[in-house]
Amino acid sequence: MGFFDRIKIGIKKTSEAVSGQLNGVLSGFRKVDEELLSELEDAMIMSDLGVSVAERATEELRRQAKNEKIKSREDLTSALRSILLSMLKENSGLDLEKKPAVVLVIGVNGVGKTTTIGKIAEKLTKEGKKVILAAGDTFRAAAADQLEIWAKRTGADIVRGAEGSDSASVIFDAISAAKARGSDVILCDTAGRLHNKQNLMNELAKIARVIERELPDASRETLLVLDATTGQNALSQATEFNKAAKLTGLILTKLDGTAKGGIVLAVSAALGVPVKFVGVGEGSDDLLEFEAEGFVGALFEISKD
Ligand SMILES: Nc1nc2c(ncn2[C@@H]2O[C@H](COP(=O)(O)OP(=O)(O)O)[C@@H](O)[C@H]2O)c(=O)[nH]1
Ligand SMILES: [Mg+2]
Repeated sequence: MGFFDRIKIGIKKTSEAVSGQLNGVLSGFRKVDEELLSELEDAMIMSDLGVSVAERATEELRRQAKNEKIKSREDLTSALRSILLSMLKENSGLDLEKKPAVVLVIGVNGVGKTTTIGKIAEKLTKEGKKVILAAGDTFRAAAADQLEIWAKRTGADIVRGAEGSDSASVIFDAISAAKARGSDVILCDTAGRLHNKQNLMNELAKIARVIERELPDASRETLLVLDATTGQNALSQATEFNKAAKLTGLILTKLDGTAKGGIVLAVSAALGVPVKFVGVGEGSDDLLEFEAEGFVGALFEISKD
């Protein structure tokens, strides 16, 4: 199954919510006027697309309506579709070219970092890549144990430190191991919570310095994982982490269990950072490489019926 068919199932609840909202507004469509635009804007906000996306989309619809480009309900839906699509950055996949490539995975506790690393390890090892997992979440011993299970399952190597040891030093050790073994990719897990937020942000900065110093020429990704079920809360987390780290990509998890998947658009548009993967389940195969056009298409899929 391709991306479109899988995401259609994965975001079914979201798609029903979005189309429910939109159909409510559009069912009596006669023309585009201020009343309709304002109801549409509210419907988009209720769909977790976020205030900023809703405002920008409404403004663009108003402009297009003035130029008499929108005459029917179908015109309106298709205009909205392309406007939303234009707000998403193209996903060109992970940059793993210069080896050993480092993929740093960050985000608060419980969003799905470790699971997502396991799923990425599964994909990469299947492609024949030599992968090392760095158990950088040293805050809880269970975190490294959880990663160890993924290492066994995928055949990836793992480097771990003692509980409470320095996360940056574990990642340093993983980099040394990768250099020695000629690995292709280092997937770095990190803690989602330290004693306070400043500690966490300092730790991330320290990790970034170690990677920069040890592998100045290697490809590097910094991926922020967000739990889509938390809706607008994911947006505020994204804003915080975006200040502390130079993000290259976003991963939205747990889209399978929520009607709040509109947050994918809200976050990506707000940060101007591409969504690289979305999680649609707990299985090793339930991580999809994000495709903007398929996602927006799936969002509108139900409203066609
Ligand atoms: N339904 C669903 N559950 C997920 C997904 N991604 C992760 N999870 C679950 O979320 C929980 C927390 O994941 P974990 O990787 O430990 O989060 P971490 O604290 O950020 O490392 C686990 O029970 C995962 O199985 C997803 O895409 N869909
Ligand atoms: Mg974890």
